[in-house]
Amino acid sequence: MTDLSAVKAALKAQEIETPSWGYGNSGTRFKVFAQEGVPRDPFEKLEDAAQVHAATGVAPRVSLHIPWDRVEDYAVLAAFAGERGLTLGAVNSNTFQDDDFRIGSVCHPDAKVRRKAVEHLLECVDIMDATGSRDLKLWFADGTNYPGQDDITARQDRLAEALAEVYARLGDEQRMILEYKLFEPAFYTTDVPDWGTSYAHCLKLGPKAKVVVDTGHHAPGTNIEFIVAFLLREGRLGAFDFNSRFYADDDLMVGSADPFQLFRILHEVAKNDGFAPGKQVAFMLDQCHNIEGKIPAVIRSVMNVQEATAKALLVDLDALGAAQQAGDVLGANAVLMDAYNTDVRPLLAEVRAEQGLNPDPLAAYRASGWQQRIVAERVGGTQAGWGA
Ligand code: RM4
Ligand code: MN
Repeated sequence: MTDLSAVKAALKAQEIETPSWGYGNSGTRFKVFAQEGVPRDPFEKLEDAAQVHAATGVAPRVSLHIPWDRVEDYAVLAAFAGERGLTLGAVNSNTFQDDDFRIGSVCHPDAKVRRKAVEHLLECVDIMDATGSRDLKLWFADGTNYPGQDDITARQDRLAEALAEVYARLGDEQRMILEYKLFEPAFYTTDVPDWGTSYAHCLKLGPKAKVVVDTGHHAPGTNIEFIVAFLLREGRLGAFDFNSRFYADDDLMVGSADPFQLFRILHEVAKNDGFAPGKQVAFMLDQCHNIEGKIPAVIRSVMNVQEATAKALLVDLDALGAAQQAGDVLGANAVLMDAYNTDVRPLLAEVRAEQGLNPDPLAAYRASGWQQRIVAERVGGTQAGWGA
């Protein structure tokens, strides 16, 4: 039997980090549709993130993206967040939008370009010092498009050298979290294409380097929960970038395409104690809301993670272990499916009510009047976004 009060306590303690870029305009390479009321600067993004936290109670941190969230004084930004009950989370570097990075950043054949990329990463650590952020999140668009274009091994050497320099700059409480992605924008080789490459570099760097699993960055059919279990066992799972995909890196709302996969992933987290604060696994969203309302979409995403978490926490691990030990294939599978098929919405409504929240976060947001306010007030200026 699962201890319901422990499940509730775990749900109340959960923290989901939302991405600053999720509040801005985004789109595909075909079109970016602007929406009314969208933030014009990082401060307004934090105001929106505060609405998500107010409605859900479990979204107290916001990831930044540099240079998209560049401000004059990062301590001021951190204080602004603090006044709204938020803290600043991972600092995401950007080595994919500068013209100099056409054929690579830290893996570029030209040492001058590599220097520029490393300087940017070091600047991100300076920003972390000012914001109090723990994590430097690295995703490299580096790779090649054509066979023979560059030396695969030399690119790994350049990558290792850059990572080592940045790693050496980290403070005692800071971490480097290294994200992998199968392909895109590079279409032939990618320099950090999979968890194994990220893990191998992290092992060489040291204990402050961990792997980021972005759920949208795998080949179709990849067993992501296996990767999660493996990395947790090795103490190298640093963070999740949650989102959903139907085809490639679609960045749709987490839990929308395949809620069962999200449950299986979070079951491995629960089973391997990954929700314990001491494990320092960051649960982040990395999504873009191209056609739907942004703040409600982030709220819905947070709720989807909560629902999958609740189901994962409801798995009767004693019964599961007993069935596994007995070689009871169908029995073990049934224990898992019983938890997955539980409607956890009443449980989460109860948890929210106990926290003094509206049991329905989306209704709470609608009732807050925030959307009407930002549509009326955020007029003029330049909206934040990719502007593709
Ligand atoms: C990348 C990657 C990073 C995110 C950017 C916006 O595809 O997933 O995590 O920072 O997108
Ligand atoms: Mn990501």
